[in-house]
Amino acid sequence: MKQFKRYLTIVVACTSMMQAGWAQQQAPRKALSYGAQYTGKRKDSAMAKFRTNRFGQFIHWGLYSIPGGIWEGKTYSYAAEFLKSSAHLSSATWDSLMYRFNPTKFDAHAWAKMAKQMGVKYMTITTKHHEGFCMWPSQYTDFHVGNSPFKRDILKELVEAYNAEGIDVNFYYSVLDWHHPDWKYDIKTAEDQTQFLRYLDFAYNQLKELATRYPTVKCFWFDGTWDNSIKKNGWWTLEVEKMLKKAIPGVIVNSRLRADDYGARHRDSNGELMGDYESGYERRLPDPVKDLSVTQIDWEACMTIPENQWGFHKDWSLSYVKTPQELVEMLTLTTSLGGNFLLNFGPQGDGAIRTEEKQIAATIADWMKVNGEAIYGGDYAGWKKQDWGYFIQKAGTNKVYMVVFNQPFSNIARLQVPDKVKITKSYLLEAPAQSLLLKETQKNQFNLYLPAVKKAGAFVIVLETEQGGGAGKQYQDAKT
Ligand code: FHN
Repeated sequence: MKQFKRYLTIVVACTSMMQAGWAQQQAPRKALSYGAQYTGKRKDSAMAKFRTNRFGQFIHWGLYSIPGGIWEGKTYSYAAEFLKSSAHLSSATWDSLMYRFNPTKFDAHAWAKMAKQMGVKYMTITTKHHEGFCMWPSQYTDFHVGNSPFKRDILKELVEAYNAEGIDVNFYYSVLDWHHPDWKYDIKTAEDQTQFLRYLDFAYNQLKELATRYPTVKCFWFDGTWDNSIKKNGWWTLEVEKMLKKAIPGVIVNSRLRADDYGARHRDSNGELMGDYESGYERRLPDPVKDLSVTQIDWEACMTIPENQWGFHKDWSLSYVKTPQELVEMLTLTTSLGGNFLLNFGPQGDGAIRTEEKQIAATIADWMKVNGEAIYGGDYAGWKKQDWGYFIQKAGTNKVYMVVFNQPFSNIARLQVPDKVKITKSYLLEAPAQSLLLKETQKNQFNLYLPAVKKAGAFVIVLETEQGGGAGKQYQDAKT
């Protein structure tokens, strides 16, 4: 009897778990007016170009770049672009920095040349960060570069210089605006909403102004949309997206803009991605083994060089500073999972790029010059992740790249090949004439013998493949 009761208990437990799981899977979809407008990846050429670019330069530059994290001799370790709040400064004090903004060392062409050599294919510039200062002469506010001693239209100079180098330009825009009197963090009353609507009109007009003044912009990168005031106005976020896509056909919008009918962000209340790509990976990357779902969407990770400084901070000794090798591995990991990598630079208040950033850019440039072929147009290969590094599939070709970061002591890189795939050639990207020995060890598994001389840094091996391969010999499965 006891046996039967135990069996019954198990059956009841399994049934209720299945019912719960079934119920969850079948949760009725919510009818949404401001949810995802489409599902799946965009298939148009503009999105394909964004995807192929893979490597971008983020630039955070504004009034916060002048003090660089230090105020009246005191150093504040938090993100430099937050110094106004870290040092508890009044808006009047902070906004007066506009009269000190005169970056005489700013040279858009020099910035663009450095970016070109580093190998980026796009650049995302802060048009307006949370402080509300506009890097273009906006007609909707006096708080802009035209009213600073510098006067010049920084966005115009950057767009022209980067486009001239063949680099796409994207615009970062903070909806959160500490300067504007009608900004609200939350909406509690009808008066709050009336006031906030004035801010939403202002921001809508500024975004339309940006799309009209700079029509070559390829993407709008929204930020500062996490407050309840925006979550309660999801309708506006969809209006903005529609306006931008009408103003510039093909323009791309990241997932940080939208809020749906229930205030859900990035993914709507039915779990569908809003915007054209996921931009929630900030200073973190997906796990290349556990987070493979990310390969089903377009996504981008943005990354600081110090632990958490987007704007220029005078003192980089306050936190760990990533090495160029670590940043190259982050770029590679991101590409291997079908994502874009957006590496941040924080120019100084005088317009110069700090020495450390120039050195890092130069080291990355050296690596990209030899190995960039594995990054541009690279995508998820679907091969089993190995300890030595990452597989990258070159979309539309028969090439799979092995980017080796951890050269095994045995000098043998093991690889497991998907069924029906045959490797016809294997060689170093930098020395294509030098074929590498590949030995089949068991069904779909191979040893690849790496160059005897240990390489100084990460290197790339090209595997040329064809369909219809698979294990030549018959292998006996173990009887256990
Ligand atoms: O608060 C901002 C921060 O300053 C920076 O702009 C980053 C970049 O993605 N976004 C916000 C923090 O998540």
